[in-house]
Amino acid sequence: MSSCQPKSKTTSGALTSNAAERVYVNPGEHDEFYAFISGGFSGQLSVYGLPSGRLFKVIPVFSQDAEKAWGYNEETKPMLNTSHGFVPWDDSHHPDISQTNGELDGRYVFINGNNTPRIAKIDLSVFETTEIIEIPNSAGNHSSSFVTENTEYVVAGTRFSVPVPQRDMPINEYKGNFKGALSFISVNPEDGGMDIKFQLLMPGFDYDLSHPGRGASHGWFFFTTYNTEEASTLMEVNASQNDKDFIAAVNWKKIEEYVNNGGGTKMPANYAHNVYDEETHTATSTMKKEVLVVDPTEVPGAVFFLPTPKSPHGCDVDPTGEYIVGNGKLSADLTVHSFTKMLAAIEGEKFDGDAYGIPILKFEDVLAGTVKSGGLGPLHTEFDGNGNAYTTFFISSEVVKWNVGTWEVIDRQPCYYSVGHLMIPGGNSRKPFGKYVVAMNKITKDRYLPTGPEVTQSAQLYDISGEKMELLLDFPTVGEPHYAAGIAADIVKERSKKIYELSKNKHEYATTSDADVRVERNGKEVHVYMSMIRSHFNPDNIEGIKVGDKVYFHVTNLEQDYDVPHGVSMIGANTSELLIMPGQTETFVWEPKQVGVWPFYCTDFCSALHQEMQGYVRVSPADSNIDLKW
Ligand code: RUQ
Repeated sequence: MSSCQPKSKTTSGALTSNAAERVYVNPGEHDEFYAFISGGFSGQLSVYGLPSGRLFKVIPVFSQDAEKAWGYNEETKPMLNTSHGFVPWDDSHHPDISQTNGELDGRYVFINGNNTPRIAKIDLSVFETTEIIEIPNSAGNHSSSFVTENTEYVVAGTRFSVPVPQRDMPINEYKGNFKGALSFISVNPEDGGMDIKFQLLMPGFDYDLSHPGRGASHGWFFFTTYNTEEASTLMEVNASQNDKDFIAAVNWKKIEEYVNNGGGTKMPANYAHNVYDEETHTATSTMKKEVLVVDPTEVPGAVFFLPTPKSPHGCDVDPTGEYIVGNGKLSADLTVHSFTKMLAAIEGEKFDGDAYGIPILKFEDVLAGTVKSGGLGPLHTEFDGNGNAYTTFFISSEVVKWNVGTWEVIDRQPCYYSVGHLMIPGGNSRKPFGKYVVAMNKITKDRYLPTGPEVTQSAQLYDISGEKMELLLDFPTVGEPHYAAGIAADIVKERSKKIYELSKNKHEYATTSDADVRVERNGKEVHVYMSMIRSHFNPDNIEGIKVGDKVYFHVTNLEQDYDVPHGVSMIGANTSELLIMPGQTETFVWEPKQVGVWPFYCTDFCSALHQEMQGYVRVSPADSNIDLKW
């Protein structure tokens, strides 16, 4: 390597040899992995390439995004509808990729909205959000949205327990009265459609994170809990009295069977189910009226508590499905439970009492081992598929590599700074691609050029193919990255769609030929059926619009070449800027307030004659009797 090659320098002064070369992707070449990184309070999901750390796309999920017109155009607004009305924001945390036989299949990414509980599905053939379901009886939808081995379910667990059903009651009567809903959302194997199959109404703890069983433990789901004291205020004196909280082990197969045989109770509930249809390019929002709830004591042998020290946060299951790792935030050691031992203890009915009728297993009976980490503030663990695990430590700001089975620490590397989640592509499946780990940091301070009081969020990429982890790259992220899901690029690349076929466009207001072009008035409502193709709008000049009209522009992009979008908006239109892909139709609304002749133009550079792609709308006084003309 020549001496002028840049090297990556860690703050501790250590150099990783040829780091630049190892993350560099030649111009025109593709990355090896996709990484889908959550945007936290931006409500989005960003798509990066690894190892380069290059950003390709920001997918709006629980947000409005002018770049994509998402949540602005009439077609996508219904996606952000909830039982609380239009909520164009959320806190997106944990993406997870769909699986078949425990391996990533690259069809969908699921992600949770924490604040107004929702689960979204992103279709990886189009890289767009195509479904959002609201979760009733839930609040702070945090132990979500992880999928079972064959994507039978995407699971959403409540962080806050709340009165179920919601009602007016004193907060200090929390204990015994609040409930924690764990929702099992079925995913239709044919079309991916989501539906809440059942909600398990658990005792009023806080359900923090969850992971599915896999392999041997397929059919089970595990949830970390804290505040098992059921304190109504979490000032430390109250909330962390118990030396141990629990990991809840849920045999969902058993509950599914119970429900399939008519078990459970239908209870009234209000929640939105929003679906984006690719053929009509239009979303519809439906309000659901009931949900099926199950009390865990109705199904004996389906739910157990595994004592786990000190407010466990991350709940991670290894690729074989045998080990369940609980990271106690207030503990230095990691607790690893054994699934085999758990089954044996259940078989032998060796219980240590119960909580609200749910048997508590004995800590020693289920313990597989303890990792003496030497770190502080453990949060999350991922696996490389080669018998190693990697755990983040928020307080001591590091990733620690340890052996699954001997529980020995193998290596530790500092993070800059205060790492939260980490991700190995496929790390939450039976078959991880154990080449890189991405650490997502909470604080960046001096790592980048300063940008005022608010500095960028950041991720770090480590090579984990050797015995020691090697820091290769820092890269900025969009929003606060909570978690990420990564997958080999080839699996997704071949699914990625190139074009919407114009002949299959079933949009109600599509204008697929010149014969359809027209402007129609219905009282004060005007509908413009417009098409666009390099390099003109049809119609381009419109007269007869009046102040006080509500003008709907339904615009169809007639192009059928890959990667030729057009855009359009009107002066003063505060509802939208459209980005219309070839073959697609989108709508924005314009309510002109002033008379005049107002130009519009294509907002997405499309050809050498892009600047010629324009038109005018003449707006007359409200009482004028000028006829529509185009
Ligand atoms: S959480 S670190 Cu949702 Cu652990 Cu972010």
